[in-house]
Amino acid sequence: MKTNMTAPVTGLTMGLAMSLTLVTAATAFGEDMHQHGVMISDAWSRETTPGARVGGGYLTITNHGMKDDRLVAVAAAHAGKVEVHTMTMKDDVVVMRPVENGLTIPAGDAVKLAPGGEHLMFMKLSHPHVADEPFEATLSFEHAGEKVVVFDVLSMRESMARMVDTDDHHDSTDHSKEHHNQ
Ligand SMILES: [Cu+2]
Repeated sequence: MKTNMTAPVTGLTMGLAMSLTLVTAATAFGEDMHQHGVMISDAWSRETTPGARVGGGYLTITNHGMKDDRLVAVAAAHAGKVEVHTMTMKDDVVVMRPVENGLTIPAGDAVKLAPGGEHLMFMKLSHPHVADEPFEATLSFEHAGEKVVVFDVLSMRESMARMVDTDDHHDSTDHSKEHHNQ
């Protein structure tokens, strides 16, 4: 009799404990979203040239949070590998290098990935980037977690026009000299 009485009480206690846990988790998640709010805007790429196995990705990442965040990984179904690259000039040649330890997005700041500077590099493409065929990529942030981002794909012509429009710190990059450390 005593055991029969205990069982429902235990069950109730466990149920209560579980719902309390859920409430706590939901609250923490809400605060998390607020504190580490990372917003992605203006994600685009350009069509790849025939036979190219790599394509760039450009976007603006804004950190509305109080803490710095880091873009630690990027994945896309059509790319065997995605890296965050920096671009520097070395002996008159543009050298791209993967960013080590992730790309920092300072609190209250925005980082713009654009042609001529930091960019995403979609590598080992199984499918080219085709104009007007957007593709998805998943960006993983240290604090903000995973974000699925849709990249618009522009034609060469559109992307040229856009670079002229939006470029603030771009010094005419000769893309024929781009070198990839793959
Ligand atoms: Cu690159």
